[in-house]
Amino acid sequence: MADFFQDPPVLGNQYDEDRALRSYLARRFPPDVLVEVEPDLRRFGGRVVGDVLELAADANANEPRLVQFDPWGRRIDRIETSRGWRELDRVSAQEGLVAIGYERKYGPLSRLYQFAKLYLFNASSATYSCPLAMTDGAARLLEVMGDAELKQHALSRLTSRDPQRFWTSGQWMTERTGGSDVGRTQTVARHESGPWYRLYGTKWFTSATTAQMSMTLARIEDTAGASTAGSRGLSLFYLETRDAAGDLNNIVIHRLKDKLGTRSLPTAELSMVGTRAKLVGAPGDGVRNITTLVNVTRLYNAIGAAATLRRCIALARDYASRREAFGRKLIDLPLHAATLADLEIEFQAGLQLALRAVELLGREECGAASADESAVLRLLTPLAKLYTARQAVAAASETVESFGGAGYVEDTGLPQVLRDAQVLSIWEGTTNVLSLDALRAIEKSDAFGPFMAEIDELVAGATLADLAPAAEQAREAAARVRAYLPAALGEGPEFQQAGARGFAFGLSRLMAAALLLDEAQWNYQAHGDCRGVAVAQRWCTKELTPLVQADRDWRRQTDALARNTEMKEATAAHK
Ligand code: MFK
Repeated sequence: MADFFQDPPVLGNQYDEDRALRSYLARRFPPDVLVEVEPDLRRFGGRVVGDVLELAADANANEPRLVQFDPWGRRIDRIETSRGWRELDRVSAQEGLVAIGYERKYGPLSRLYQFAKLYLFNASSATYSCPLAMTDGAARLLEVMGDAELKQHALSRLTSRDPQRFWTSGQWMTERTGGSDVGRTQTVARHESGPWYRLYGTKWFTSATTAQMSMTLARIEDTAGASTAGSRGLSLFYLETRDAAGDLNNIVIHRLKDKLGTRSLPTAELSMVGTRAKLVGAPGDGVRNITTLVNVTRLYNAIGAAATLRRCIALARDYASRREAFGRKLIDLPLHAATLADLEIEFQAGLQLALRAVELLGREECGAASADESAVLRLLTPLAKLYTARQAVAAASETVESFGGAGYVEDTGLPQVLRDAQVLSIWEGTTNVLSLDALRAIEKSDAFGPFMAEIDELVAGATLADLAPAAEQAREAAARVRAYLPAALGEGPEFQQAGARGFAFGLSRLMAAALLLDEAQWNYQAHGDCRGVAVAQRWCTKELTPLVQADRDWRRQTDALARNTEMKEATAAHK
């Protein structure tokens, strides 16, 4: 009997194979736009499983390293990156992966076109999507609040298609005091002249440290060396990492982080020891100002998570159509098919959330968004980020398992999918920080009303008889969410915080339900395709509202469980 060898999974054209993406775009782009962008997306969908994937493999195989000294003992702090990593930079510029969003050839739809390309690129990019995210965020920031000199000198490079001119940007926010509690930032800024300052302080995580520039936060000192504490004392700065001679701008790189995943991406600890930097925006407005950047990178995260979900289902599905067990292909085994179907549904829900947020970003940036749409975008941004990130981690774990032992073996590349996915729920704000940001959006931007109104409208449009039970489930969930908010507000901030994650998940699942219902209705009407009906039905039978009423008893129980302390009184004792 011949030896048996298992075939590896094969990835086809990532645009052609992706019915969910194609359907979303076909509906949003007018025919004359679709006819222009589709050939580019199709070509790129082939490229990301061709030379781009080979470059990513090279970047993954050859991790960055920090060379701190030259042979003669001089401190140089040079980060060496792989050929693949450097080539991915060139590809990113040539493909216009940032530029498309700023050329705005298709007006508000430009962001959708750009993010469709980024989505195709993401899972084949060895995390080159990270420097692009920060570059795009910085570009938006400079577009909104940079002076003429920064626009001409830096913005034009961040948005260039010319690999020789193209720059990437960092986003140095995290210090040893915390990645979430940015208000504890210790870096100080000493005034030099005009808008120019010298920065002194240590940044604990700086991603893509080879970038040519960065946006960062520091505390401006007065002439007596004093500065205001907390986030109100922080200001936003632009800096270039090297001077015209190629020397570091008074920056000392201590070490590269030894990370669980995203290992092709250089992430460093560094100190600024008199780094020349330019103030952007008003002094003291730094945290608020940098959220312009952060809200863009959060959408990159959401689209990156959707791309992870898509790559997971693509790999698992293809493998299931090759691998035989118990006399059948895996895909013919009922329980395995059910697992794949669940993955497909998660993917479609995640993609809808991410693309809807991108669509709104494009409208807002072009001045086409209504006030209600801007409010929906403000709330959907943290929700899409936090929810899709958790989905991607779970899907990556399921995908590894769907390959059995092979999924646990390094050189199949599958363990890396899981390791890389884990960062999605950490950087750019953890699940909990973003759940609290959703509350902030509701409180400060009055986003709850418009958000729920959009859900109502989408659900009302799902008039197919087959969709009626799912639509009813969505309506009931919406009623539960509506009843929850005033009750939670009445309990006070501590209680709202305790319930914030369940609330954020509830809002995310409900919005996904509404978008899937709308998509199902359209797809049936346009193409007679009922698969969307099945997706919406199954999604809506899920627990849509994992809400917890964090009242006094619930808090008491939570504290006892979290601290593992004894709890002597029954829950009703405090009533
Ligand atoms: C594939 C994807 C690739 C992704 C690339 C990733 C690269 C990795 C780089 C990083 O991870 S960099 C680190 C990212 N760090 C964070 O995301 C920080 C997480 N922490 C938060 O977001 C906290 O919520 C925050 C720092 C904002 C809390 O600070 P504060 O000072 O306690 O917040 P406060 O006082 O509520 O907000 C200050 C102002 O900003 C307020 O406005 P006003 O001054 O007008 O009152 C807020 O309304 C406003 N604000 C806060 N968050 C906002 C926002 N405005 C709009 N959008 C937001 N998201």
